[in-house]
Amino acid sequence: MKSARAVAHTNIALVKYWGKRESSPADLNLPAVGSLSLTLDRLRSETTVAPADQDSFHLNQEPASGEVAAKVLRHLDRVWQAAGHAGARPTCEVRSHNYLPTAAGLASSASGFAALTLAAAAAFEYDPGRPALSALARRGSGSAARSLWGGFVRLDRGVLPDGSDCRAYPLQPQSFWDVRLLIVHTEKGPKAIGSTAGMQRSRDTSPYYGPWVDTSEADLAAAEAALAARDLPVLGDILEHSCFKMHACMMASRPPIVYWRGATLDVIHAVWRLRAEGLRGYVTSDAGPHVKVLCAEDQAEELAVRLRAVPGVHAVDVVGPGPDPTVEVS
Ligand code: 2P0
Repeated sequence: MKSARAVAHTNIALVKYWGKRESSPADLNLPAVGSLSLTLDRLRSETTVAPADQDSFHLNQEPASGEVAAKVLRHLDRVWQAAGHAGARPTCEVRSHNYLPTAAGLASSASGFAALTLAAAAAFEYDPGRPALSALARRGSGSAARSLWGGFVRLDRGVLPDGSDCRAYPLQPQSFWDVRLLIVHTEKGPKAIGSTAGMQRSRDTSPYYGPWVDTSEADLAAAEAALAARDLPVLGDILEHSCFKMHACMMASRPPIVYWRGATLDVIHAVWRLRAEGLRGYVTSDAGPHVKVLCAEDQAEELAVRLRAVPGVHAVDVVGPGPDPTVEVS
């Protein structure tokens, strides 16, 4: 094997993924719905996979153990198996560094598993092309499948039981549309529940889960058309609808899944008030209390200043569309 280093950027879903379909084996990690995302500039994971005497995983220069390290090593096994090499996987040293906002609250699993998949595949001299690597990254984390490209990306739900058609593909490159995403960090409380367990609870108990799944394809088609037309108000309307529908589905689970805090709602209302004043921002939010706001480049700074003044807001990062991942082999 070789040594390889990959850099992949994180992404935020504009049309959301929430829920998994049954699969065998379960670790195929097949989403129940497709999703559409924007890959972000600057916010990234850099991961090196190199031969070593024993397996190890360092995250941000600290040795990691337990389930965190086990998930990474299981993913190396998947990549090795996919590569079809004879014999046991060589032992590896994995080092990963996340460049994500210091206030945290932004999941590293998307950029992390994308970078790990690319670095491991290159280290194992396996090059099936990015679409197949996207399907492999999905098995580490659903959102990671989308971080195999920069710009705007779609992950299809797929229909095949082996998940081979459940992979992402680029819709528009980084240079297509100079939008901004504001990441508005609000007060954090204890995390309601992890995404994987939360999705399962919603599927098993939320009366809104069926309608959520049934209506997502229409949102994807409409969002893709609005994106192609660079129509911010129409795309904004769809991304808010997808976000609120997902959170309604979560909240109607038993027990309820509520990721939002008071400040989350205060920011959402502030964005809507500012929109009435002509600052066109559109909100989305994931499995946490922070709010992300999509807006035009020429209104981003003013919106950021106004949102920093909302009580409960700790920081606002302004981020643009991000690039494709890169891989270096040595
Ligand atoms: C998304 N989220 O589309 C949605 C919106 C959270 C809310 O993808 O179980 O870490 O590893 O496949 O990808 C977060 O879930 O979940 C996520 P798994 P993942 O971005």
